[in-house]
Amino acid sequence: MHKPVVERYKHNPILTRDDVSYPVATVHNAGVVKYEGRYIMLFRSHRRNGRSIIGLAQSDDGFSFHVHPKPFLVPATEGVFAEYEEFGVEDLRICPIEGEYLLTYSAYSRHGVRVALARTRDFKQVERVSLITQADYRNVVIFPQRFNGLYARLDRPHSDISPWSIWISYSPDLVYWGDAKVVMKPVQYHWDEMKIGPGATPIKTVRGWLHIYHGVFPTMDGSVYRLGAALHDLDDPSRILGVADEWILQPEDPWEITGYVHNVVFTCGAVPEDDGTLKLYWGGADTVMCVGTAKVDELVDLCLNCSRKALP
Ligand code: M1P
Repeated sequence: MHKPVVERYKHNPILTRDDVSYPVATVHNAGVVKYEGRYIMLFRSHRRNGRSIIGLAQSDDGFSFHVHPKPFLVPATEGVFAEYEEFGVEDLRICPIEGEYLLTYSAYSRHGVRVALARTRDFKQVERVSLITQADYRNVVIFPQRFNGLYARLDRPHSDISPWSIWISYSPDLVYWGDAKVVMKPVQYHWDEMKIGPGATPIKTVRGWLHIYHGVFPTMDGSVYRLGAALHDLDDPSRILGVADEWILQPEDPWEITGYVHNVVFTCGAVPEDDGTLKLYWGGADTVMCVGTAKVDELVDLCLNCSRKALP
């Protein structure tokens, strides 16, 4: 059999609602980062009212996680964030940059979905910084390096007249973002033809920034969420050097095929290791957390040598 690009951990799923001491219906779509030699996972959980919060789990080896007894981030109860987080906080990404960790997450409210940005230095104290999009955006990942002094992010606005695509924009201060431009679009009658969205915080490699994203294909039995890989130029991340033509992961295990939302693998985090591999984390069927490993060089090769157009 053809060797998979992403090798699933044999004890998946690595985290479920049974590992959480407060009442939740799901554990999924987690940002993960290494902090002081340990892995920190900030995962999304549906409460039993259908609205989401963010929990924290820690691990020594990146596979076996222990959940903190209290949620890490719940909807704000005061200030401007309270109005926009009323319906929940979801799908958090972690960007390590300049000694701090930027947290971007979807903020749901009666006004729609926006993306909020917060920061932490120790995963104990969290400071909310700004709501960095208007309504109808999701999936913001920030590059862990500035470019010409500016922060850079990928995001995914909703659109009725074009398939939902990945955009880039820049900011001097994490509050005001601009110079936006589309960098990658779905390909017609391809595994990601319906919509795509930024996934894990991009990983720096010698050949470019490796970005693992999600793509969606519509079927008569609902949408299928898969993961793909793209490589951005090291100095100008708005330039895509290649996008792997084939998906790198699709729902196959029973807990990816059946759950809160069927047929979903969805990533918010990947951790590069010193041995040239990465650990890729994904939510299975919006219900559980899974992990797998992949060789960074192999993913980069797929982007450069078996590629499709970024902007078809
Ligand atoms: O249910 C699958 C996913 O649907 C949404 O993803 P997207 O941003 O691509 O539309 C999100 O609600 C995500 O959390 C969820 O996993």
